[in-house]
Amino acid sequence: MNSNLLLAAFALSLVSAGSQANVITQWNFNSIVPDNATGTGTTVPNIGNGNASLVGGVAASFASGSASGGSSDPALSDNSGWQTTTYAAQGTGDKTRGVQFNVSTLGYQNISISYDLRHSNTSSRYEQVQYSLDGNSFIDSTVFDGNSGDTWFNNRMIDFSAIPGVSDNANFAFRILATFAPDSSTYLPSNGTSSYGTAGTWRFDMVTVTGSPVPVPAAVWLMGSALFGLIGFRRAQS
Ligand SMILES: [Ca+2]
Ligand SMILES: [Ca+2]
Repeated sequence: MNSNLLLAAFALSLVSAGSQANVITQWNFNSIVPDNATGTGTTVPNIGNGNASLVGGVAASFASGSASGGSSDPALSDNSGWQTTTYAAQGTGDKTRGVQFNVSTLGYQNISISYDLRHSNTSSRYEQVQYSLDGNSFIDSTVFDGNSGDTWFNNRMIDFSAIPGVSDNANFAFRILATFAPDSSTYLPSNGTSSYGTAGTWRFDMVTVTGSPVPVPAAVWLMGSALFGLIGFRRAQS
């Protein structure tokens, strides 16, 4: 292998090391010790660290993550979801009620989030996802459409890799909020034959933040030095 090929292989190895997606934090909402009761669960992450909280007076409990087709949670039993209710009255409180997740992305880049969400018949059809770089002010991202009631919408995903401030940020957070139908001032029900109501529920599961490790400059320098040393050695031998 000549030195150019060696350099190319070295560069390729750096690229592949930087593109591996790791789960930074995940919530499956299942009891840490399975108790065969989906009405009990936890908001402590099953992987990594983070904080799950409620926004705007929403109430929460735990309910089955397997009923109604189920979430993507691979748990064979005691699969819970985080059940939320008490959303805003019709025509009020656009993007003020839902859930929030705070996850430090320190040491990671190419951040993505994903989640599963069951819409009840009378829940808000539209989900506004927002993100924050400082943990306080939130910026609108994707709006998802949950156009069916009593239905799980799995693997909702947003790729934040094009937003540099999301990477390597101790204050990263995101929210998923009930929002009016586009270009209107009313909520639509998820089931088109139902009426939107404050008692409608959204049930979350498998809330996941992924990223790839930020390359460590010292390690890169050491690898590069070792490689150039090897090239020099091979040239000296030939
Ligand atoms: Ca349980
Ligand atoms: Ca679950």
